[in-house]
Amino acid sequence: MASQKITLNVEGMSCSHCSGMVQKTLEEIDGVSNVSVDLDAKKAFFDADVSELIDKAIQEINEAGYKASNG
Ligand SMILES: [Cu+2]
Repeated sequence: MASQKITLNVEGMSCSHCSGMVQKTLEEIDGVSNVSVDLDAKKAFFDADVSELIDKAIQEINEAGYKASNG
């Protein structure tokens, strides 16, 4: 099965430390790859092996102290 290209909106990032934290949080999830985070656009991009990982990614980002949403 091909992985899906996902884009999440991420609120609450104010500097490169924040975007780095979001990047690291996503990279630590099994099945997530090709992570990039755009601080200015307030978006995170990644490939997910299964669609359930989208909810997992949102949950993990929120637990890291930021606010993620799909879209
Ligand atoms: Cu910051």
